This record gives sequence, C-alpha cells and structure tokens, in this order.
Amino acid sequence: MIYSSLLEARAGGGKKLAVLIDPDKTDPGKLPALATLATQTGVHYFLVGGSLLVNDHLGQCIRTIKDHCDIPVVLFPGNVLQLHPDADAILLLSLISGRNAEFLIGKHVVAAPWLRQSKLEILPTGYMLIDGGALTSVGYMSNTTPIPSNKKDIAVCTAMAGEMLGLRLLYLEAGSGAPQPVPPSLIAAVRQAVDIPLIVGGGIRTPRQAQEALQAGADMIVVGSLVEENPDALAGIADVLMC
Ligand code: 1GP
Repeated sequence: MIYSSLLEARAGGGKKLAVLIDPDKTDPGKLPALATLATQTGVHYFLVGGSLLVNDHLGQCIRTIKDHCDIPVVLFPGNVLQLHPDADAILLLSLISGRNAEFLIGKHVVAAPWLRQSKLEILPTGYMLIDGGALTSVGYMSNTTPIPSNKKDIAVCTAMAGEMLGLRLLYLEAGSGAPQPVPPSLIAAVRQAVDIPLIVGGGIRTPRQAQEALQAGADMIVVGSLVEENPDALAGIADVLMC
C-alpha cells in the first residue's frame, strides 16, 4: 500500500520522487521510454492528472505506464472527469488553502460513490496552493487565492487544521510551471508543525531546488514540467535523493 510505504519512508528518513504526467501535455507514444527512464532513475510514483482534460488520453496514459513499468500510478485529479479504475491510488485532494466549497468537499461528494466501489487506494490529502509568483491553472480553475509565500503562519495554521481534521497527507503546491517553487523556509515551518507526510511540488526545475525542498522537510517531491520538456533532466533530480 502506498500510504504505508510513505509512512515507513518518513519514519526512516527516506525520500520519495514522483513524476507528474498531465495527459493533455503528454504524447502517449513517449511514455514507454519515460517509464523505462523512470525505472532506471528510481522514480517512486507517477502522478497522473491536470487542470483540464482536453484530450481523451487519461486511460491510455495510465495503461501505457503500467504496461511498461512497475511504478505505481496515482491519480492527481483536477476534476471528477479524471477518475480511472486502472490507477493504483488517488490523491483525494481537499483544497484547504482555498474557500471554495466545491474544491473542499463538493466534488468529493459527487465522486464518493464511484470511489467507494473502486479498488483505488484512497489518500486523503490537504492540498495547499502557495503563491509561486504567477497565476496558475489550479488557482484559476479553482477560483481560490493562494497563500502568500511569505505568510508562513497562515500556511502552518492551515496545515495544522488539515492534520487535525484527519487528512493523511499534505501537498504544498506552487502550481505547475510556477516561476518560484514553494520556499524552503515555508516547507520547514510546516514540517515542524505537523507530522503527516509532506508532498511538495510546482516549479522544481533544478537539483538544487529539489535538494532544498527535501532538506526543508518534504517527504516527497513532484516534478512535471521539467520532465515534459527534458526527460533526461530527471536523472539529476533523482541523484539528489541518493545523497
Ligand atoms: C504540479 O506539483 C506539480 O501539480 C508539478 O509542477 O510541473 O512545475 O513540475 P511542475
């Protein structure tokens, strides 16, 4: 189970690397090579999802990954159209940094019957959008305001509330393609305040940024845009986790 492996890694100081596949930005024909590369470089998970679903590639992307590697596939849905039974798990995201009831609980109500009968491992996740220096798709599509990146106290209290509500993971998100990733000082402040595993993503483009996020307390980092643009850059990020 994915959650127990995250807890084990957290207890033992292990770190995890996930690659985000946005079906709208991915040519499924390139996924076999990426699956092989991800296996060689030690990627732990594929996240699959995006803000929209313009192309009908979701199922094809999931199946192609699963046909070419043993890396678990975790849904990272931008909306209820992105549920798929062939994945292994789902980040059931509640956008706790925002005040849009639809993204806090509304869409979950719609999805609940489908999720209940699915075989997916459900990973209840407090999703926190942190200002990464630009309006991002998730900010626009969710109609929510990100937490300012210099407001550590707001981020900390939001994370604490999410943990006390029983959410089992926290995801600090600067937004895909963000000019600035989540600041290490904010990650560190949240890490000190909560005990559940911490995922950090958005705008991580260099090994140094990956290292800073991990050193600050991220248990798992997510890279998407970098790998879309240059899959070979994955090795440099993966190396950081070996150190
Ligand atoms: C977005 O955190 C992920 O949800 C990945 O972001 O595309 O900027 O790597 P990037």
